[in-house]
Amino acid sequence: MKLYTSPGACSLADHITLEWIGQPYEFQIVKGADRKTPEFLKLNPAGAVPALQVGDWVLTQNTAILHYLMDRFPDCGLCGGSLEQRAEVNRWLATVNSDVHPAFKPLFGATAYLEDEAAIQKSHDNARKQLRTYFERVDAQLAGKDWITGSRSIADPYWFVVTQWAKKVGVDLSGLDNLARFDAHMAADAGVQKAMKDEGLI
Ligand SMILES: N[C@@H](CCC(=O)N[C@@H](CS)C(=O)NCC(=O)O)C(=O)O
Repeated sequence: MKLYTSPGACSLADHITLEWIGQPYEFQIVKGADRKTPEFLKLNPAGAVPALQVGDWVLTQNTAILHYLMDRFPDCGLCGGSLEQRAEVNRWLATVNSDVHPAFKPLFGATAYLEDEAAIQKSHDNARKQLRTYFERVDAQLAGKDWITGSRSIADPYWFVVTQWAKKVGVDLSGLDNLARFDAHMAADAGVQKAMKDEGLI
């Protein structure tokens, strides 16, 4: 298995998950314009990370990759036991992939085409406000828990990654003490540290 990842991008979630699984894998860093080369576009026509190569087969889309890893290694301890626990993992994974991740887009330049500094700033302020509501929700979910769904799952690394983004782009996370606790224990985790080191982040 080979993971294509960009430093600190959403693909860091897959990188951490691979570390937690503990099976052999390789990774390749692809940054910025490298994601648009003909070679990489053959792997992922969307020109985006993550991509996971397994022999001749390449899987894209973060949640598909995370589910593939979870299903391929059922003893990895990231699956959740019951049908309901698995559904909870899906709920929090869907929220982070479908709602939270796209909500960062204005802050990552998606509204630059407006070419109007005031309008662009407004889109940034609005994104920060919207993002705060998502982080408030996960903070409430984390009350009394170390992991988002109560036990370690594929949802945790993805939420960790977007929390790093939130800190970087100035989303107000003040008072979200459960989230701060989650962020601190994830940051101290050996698998998280290994993946972050490999991506040159620490
Ligand atoms: N829907 C895709 C989104 C992937 C995505 O947005 N990846 C970003 C990094 S976090 C990327 O590579 N962006 C480069 C680009 O789209 O040009 C998924 O869930 O895998």
